[in-house]
Amino acid sequence: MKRVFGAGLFLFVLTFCFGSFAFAEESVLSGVPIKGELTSTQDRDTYQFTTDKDGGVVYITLDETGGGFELNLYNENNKLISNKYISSKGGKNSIAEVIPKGTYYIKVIPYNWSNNGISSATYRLKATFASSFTHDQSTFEPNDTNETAFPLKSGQFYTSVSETSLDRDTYQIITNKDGGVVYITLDETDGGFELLLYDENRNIISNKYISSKGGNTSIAETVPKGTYYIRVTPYNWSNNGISSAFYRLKATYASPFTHDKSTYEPNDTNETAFPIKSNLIYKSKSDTILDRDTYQFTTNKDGEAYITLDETDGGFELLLYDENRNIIANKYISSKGANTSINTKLAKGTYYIRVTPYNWSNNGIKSANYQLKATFSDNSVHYADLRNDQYWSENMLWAIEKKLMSGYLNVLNTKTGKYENLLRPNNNLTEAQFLTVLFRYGNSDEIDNTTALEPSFSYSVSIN
Ligand SMILES: [Ca+2]
Ligand SMILES: [Ca+2]
Ligand SMILES: [Ca+2]
Ligand SMILES: [Ca+2]
Repeated sequence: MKRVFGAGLFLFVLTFCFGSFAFAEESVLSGVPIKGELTSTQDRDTYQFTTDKDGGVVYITLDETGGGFELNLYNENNKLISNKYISSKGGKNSIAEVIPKGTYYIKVIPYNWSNNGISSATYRLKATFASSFTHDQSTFEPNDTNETAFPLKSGQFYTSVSETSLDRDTYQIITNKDGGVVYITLDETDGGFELLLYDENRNIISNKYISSKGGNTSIAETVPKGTYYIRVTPYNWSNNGISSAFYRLKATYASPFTHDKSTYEPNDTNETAFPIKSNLIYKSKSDTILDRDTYQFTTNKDGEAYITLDETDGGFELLLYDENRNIIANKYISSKGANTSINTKLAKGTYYIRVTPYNWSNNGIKSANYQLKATFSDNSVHYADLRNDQYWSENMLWAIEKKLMSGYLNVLNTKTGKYENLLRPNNNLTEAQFLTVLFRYGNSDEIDNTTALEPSFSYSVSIN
C-alpha cells in the first residue's frame, strides 16, 4: 500500500510540475520523420530528444496536417523556447533554434479545431538536431542543420531533392588555403531555390535566388581557410504549386583533389587550375553554362605569351589573369566556330587563363567544346611533333619531364624543311634506346659512371 501511495504521489508531483510530461514521451531520432494523430481537442503528443552539442541547431518541421496545430519546444526545465501555429488543415510550420546541449521536449497540440469542426487530425513531425546519425548516401539526409551537414568533395556534382517546402539541405566544405575561391553552382532545378553560403559562425557570406524551374545560379567568393556551410532551400514554391524539387549542386574550393585526365576538372578556380605546358593543344569542354575552366602556367623569364582559343562549339570569353586575380586581357567569341587570341608581354611569373561560356542562352547552347593553346617562355624543350591528344601523349610527356627521353634535337624535319626538335613518336624504339631509357629510370648513377668499352658500338653510344 505504501509503495502504491508513493508512486501515486510521485505521479501527482510530476503532473503538477510538468503537466502532461509525466506521461511517457516518445523519443525522436534526428532527421527521421514521425507520423502522429491527435484524437480529441484534449489530446497532446509529447516527444523527447537529447542533443550532444552546445550551440547546435534544432530544426523542427510539422506538415501533412489534417487540422490546425500548435507546435511547442520546451527545455528540460519546462521553459517554452519557441511555439508556432498552423491554423488549418494542410498548413505547415517550422522551428529553428540554437540551443545548449541537453534534453528537450516537443509538444503537438490541437489548434483552432472547434472553428473547423475537427475532432481528430494527423500530422508529420521531423526534428533534426546534433546527435549521432548516419547520412543516407542517396538523399544525403539528415542534413537540415550545420551539425548534420553532408560533406562535399571539391568539384563533384551532387544531385539531390528538397523533399518538402520546409526541407533544408546543408552541405559542409573545408578549405585549406587563405584567400582561395569557393565557386558554387546550382542548376538542373525543378523549382525555385535559394542558395546560401555561411561561415562557421552562421553569418551569411552570400545568397542567390532561382525564382523558377530550370533556373541556375552561382556564388564565387574569396574566403579565408576554414569550414563553410552551403544551404539549398525551396524558394517561391507556393506561387508555382511545387511540393518537391530536384537540383544539382557543385562546389569547387581549395582542398586535396585529383584532376580528371580527360576533362581537366575540377578547374573552376585558380586553386584548382590545370597546369599547362607551352605550345601544346588542350581540347576541352564547358560542360554547362556555369562551368569555368581555369588553366595555370608559369614563365621562367620576361617575354611574350600567345594564347589561342579555337575549334569552338559556342561563344566563349577568354581571360588572362595575373597571380593577384587582376585581368590582364580578355577577349570574346560571340558564336560557334569563331576563334580569338591574346598576345601580350608578361613578366616572369605565374598566370591563369580562364575559359567561360559567353552568349549561350541567346543561342540555346548547353555545352560546348573548345581548343586552347598557350605559347610562353618555359624551361621545357619544344618538340615540333609533340601532341597531347594522342594515346602516347601522357606517357611521352611523363618521360620527357623525368628526363628519360630527350628525342632528336635540332634535326631536319622533312615535313617542314626546318631544323627542329623531334620526338618521332611513331618510329620504332631501338634496343639501344630502350636500354638507355631503362637505365635512366632504374640506375641513372651507373650510366654516369660507366665508360664505353667500344665507343663505336651503337649500344655504347646510345647509353652515353
Ligand atoms: Ca533534401
Ligand atoms: Ca534536408
Ligand atoms: Ca570544363
Ligand atoms: Ca570547370
